[in-house]
Amino acid sequence: MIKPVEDVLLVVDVQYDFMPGGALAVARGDEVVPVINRLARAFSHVVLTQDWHPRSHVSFAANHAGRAPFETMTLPYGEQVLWPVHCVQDTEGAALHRDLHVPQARLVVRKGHHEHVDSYSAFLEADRVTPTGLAGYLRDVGAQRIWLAGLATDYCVAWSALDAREAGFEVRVIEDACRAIDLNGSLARAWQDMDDAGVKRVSSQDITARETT
Ligand code: VGL
Ligand code: ZN
Repeated sequence: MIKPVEDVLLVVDVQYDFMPGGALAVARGDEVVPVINRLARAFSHVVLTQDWHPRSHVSFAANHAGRAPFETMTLPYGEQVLWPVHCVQDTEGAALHRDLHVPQARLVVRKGHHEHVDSYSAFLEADRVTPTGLAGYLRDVGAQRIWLAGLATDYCVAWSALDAREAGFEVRVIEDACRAIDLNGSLARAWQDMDDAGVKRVSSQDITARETT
């Protein structure tokens, strides 16, 4: 049973650049939209995230001479995948999908806004020390269980799920409400890491069936 205070749905990066045809397209990424719209009705508390980079962002291959998208590079905080230019602040590609209907969503967390640090996670930036403030917000409002949906399973969803566990929340990833990038085995690795951390894998039907009976 989804409770109004304890349970929070975190909808990750449902933005045009992650949709088919977008700058960093996730295969079948658009399919999550109706699934999320349906399952979100069970939640009174929803938080959205938005990948939100300056054009000069360190994660863009285009900002490193001679580097190509999907290569990796060592940065001061560790290994960074170099991505195509995506989700540039205030561009169409960074906008949330117009068919996402979650009117009760209260907070939009924008992440990846620091020029020199990426942030897959909605909780902690890639330097692993700079908080976004989301953990404090969720604690403040009495959240205990965080349910995740959105894009991409193996990057922003997985990193957010792991950090939510680290912050002491129960965590469930709604598998059919997510789609993956799957770069060099990243999806299998992400599920392994999430399993090891005690993140539970559920289906949207578990939620919607429970709510309608
Ligand atoms: C994401 C790669 C780069 C994501 C964001 O939303 O999963 N992936 N920026
Ligand atoms: Zn990004």
